[in-house]
Amino acid sequence: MANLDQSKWFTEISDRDGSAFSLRINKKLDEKQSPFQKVEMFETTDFGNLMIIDGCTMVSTRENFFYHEMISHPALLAHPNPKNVVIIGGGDCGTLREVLKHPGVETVTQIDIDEVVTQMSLKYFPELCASNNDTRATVMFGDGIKYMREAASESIDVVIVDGTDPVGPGEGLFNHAFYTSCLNALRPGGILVQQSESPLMHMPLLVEMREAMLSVGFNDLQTLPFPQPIYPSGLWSVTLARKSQAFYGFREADAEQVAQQSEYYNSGIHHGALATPNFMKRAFDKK
Ligand code: SPD
Repeated sequence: MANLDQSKWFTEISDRDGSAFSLRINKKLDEKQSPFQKVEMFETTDFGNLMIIDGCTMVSTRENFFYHEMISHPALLAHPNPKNVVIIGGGDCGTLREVLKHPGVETVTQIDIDEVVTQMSLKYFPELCASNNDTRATVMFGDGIKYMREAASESIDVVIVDGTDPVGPGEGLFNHAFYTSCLNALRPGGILVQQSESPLMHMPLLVEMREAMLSVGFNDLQTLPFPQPIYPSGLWSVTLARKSQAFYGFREADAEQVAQQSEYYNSGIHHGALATPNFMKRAFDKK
C-alpha cells in the first residue's frame, strides 16, 4: 500500500459507518461558513471540482450525474404527466437541470435554505446551473419545510427532496410532519422522491423513512438503488412515494427521449433499479 501524503487528500470520515473515502486534491478553491453550514470547494486531480458540506461529500464534476439523474428521471417518468415540480434543497442546481430536460414540465420551484451553496455552484459548477434562467424555473432561498407546510393542497405533481444527510439543516426533511405536508401538497397520483442514503450502510434509516411515508398516507413506495462512487459504501438510493395510487410502471418512450441527454439514466437502468436486491427486500418486508 502506498504511503499517502494526507495533505494531498480530502477524506470524508464516516464515523457512523466505520469507513472513510478519499479523493486526491490539487488545492482548496474556496471555503465559506454560512449561517447554516460550512461549504468547502476543492479542485481534485481526477474528479474535477468537489463540494463538501460540513465535512460530507456532496457533488463532484465527474460523477454527479448518477445522483442527479436518479433523483429526477425515475420519479418524473413514473408520473403520467408532471407539470408542476418542487425541489426542496438542491442548491447546487444539478437536480433542477435534470428536471428541466422534461418538456412537459411547466414550472419548477427550487427552495434551498442556503444561498451560499448556489453561489459556490454558480462559480465552480457552472454546468449544473446552466438551466437556472429557464423561464419555467424559480430559484428561491428559504425554509423548505415551511414552504411545503404552507403550499396549497393538491397543487404539485412531483416533490423532489434533494437534501443533505439527516443531520443539521437536513434533519427536518426526514420526518412524519414533513411527509404529511408533502402528501397534502401533492395532487392525487403525485410523487414524493427523496434521497434515501445508502442501503448498505443506513438500512435502519431507510426502513424508518419508508414506514413514515406509508404511515402518513402515501399509497405505494419504490426504493431504487444506484451506484454513487463518492458517497459512503458507493451504493446510494432514492425512495419514491406515490399518493392515492400504486406505481404502474413508467413512460418508457419518454425515458428514451430523456436518455438522449443523460449520462447514466435510460429505460433499461430504470427497469434494473426497480429490481430490489434481496438484502433490501428482506429488510423492507421485516416487521
Ligand atoms: N452523504 C451525502 C448525501 C448528500 C445528498 N445530497 C447531495 C446533493 C446533490 N445535489
